Amino acid sequence: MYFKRVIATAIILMLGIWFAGCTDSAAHENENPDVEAASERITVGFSQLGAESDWRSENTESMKATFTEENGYTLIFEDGQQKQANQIRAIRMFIQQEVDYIVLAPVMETGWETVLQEAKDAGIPVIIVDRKVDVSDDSLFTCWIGSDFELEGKKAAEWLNRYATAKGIAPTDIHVVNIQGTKGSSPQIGRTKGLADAARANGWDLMAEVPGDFTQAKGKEVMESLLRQYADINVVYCENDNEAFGAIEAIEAAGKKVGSDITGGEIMVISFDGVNREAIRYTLEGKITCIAECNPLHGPRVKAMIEALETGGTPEKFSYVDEGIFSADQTVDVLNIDGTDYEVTILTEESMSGDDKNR
Ligand code: GZL
Repeated sequence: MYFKRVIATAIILMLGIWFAGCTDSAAHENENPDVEAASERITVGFSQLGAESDWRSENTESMKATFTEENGYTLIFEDGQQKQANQIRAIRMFIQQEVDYIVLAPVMETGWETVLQEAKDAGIPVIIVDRKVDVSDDSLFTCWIGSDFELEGKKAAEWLNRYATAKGIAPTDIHVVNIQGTKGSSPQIGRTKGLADAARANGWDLMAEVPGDFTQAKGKEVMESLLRQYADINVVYCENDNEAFGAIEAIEAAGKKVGSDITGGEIMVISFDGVNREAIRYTLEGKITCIAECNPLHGPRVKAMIEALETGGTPEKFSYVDEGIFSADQTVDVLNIDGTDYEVTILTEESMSGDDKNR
């Protein structure tokens, strides 16, 4: 009897092993090809800071057009709505999802140490794009790609200096207000410094610096307030085009004229970005006198960094993009800053014939 039980048990055991094998191979035969393909793609978690400006929209579009499934990527996109807490939450979600790379466009420079340490502990490389993070340990991020914002500010300020000199406008007759970007962001810090240093060196009257948060609505609101406070403003330095659009609305609503004829009573508007047709149109019409370019097309640059990392390469820790300066006014054709010449691109109607982005 015992012998029979042993035989029966052995048969049941062999049947069980055979059945498990069948289901396993069936499972493999039925594996969804999409699941398989997805597992071969590189997953990128992108925490974008918001959608506050035309520049940001172009930057988002560049990233989405680059990290496609056709290009071998799965992109998880999170819009932080200009709140750091939302971006931190997104990064923690990416960590839980065990993405291959985290890309962060930080709304401001400070407050990232803890969450970047969590990403480092999880072994997920972090690429910073556009604005910088201020951390004591640079190993908390793999690399950064963006603009030299202080150089952008220096270019805009030097353009004004050369213009005023050429027109015989005394430095003390320059009465400038600064509508700043998001307080504590790299572009606000750099562009504000560029103007403040030039105002001090040239003897300009820098009357006010007020955050405009890079939005058109805030730019208009701040300009309305400044016009109520100061009667002699003749230069408005806007730290992005959307603020400039809002400031121009306010200036014209107050019955004043924007333009480069400062001595004739016009108010000169200087701006940053130049990413689309609207900004170029304003410049051709002389409503914006000068734009220091800020290039948003970082998608391909971030992809090149990831491809280098994938093949064991080491991208530069900090990569700066080359940028120009545009005007429709022909008074200034070249700038010299810290020993380097920067040619001013003089815009014409042909400038509008290109694609939306002026580059
Ligand atoms: C600059 C970018 C700035 C743009 C603004 O690289 O961070 O933020 O100048 C945008 O238009 O809102």
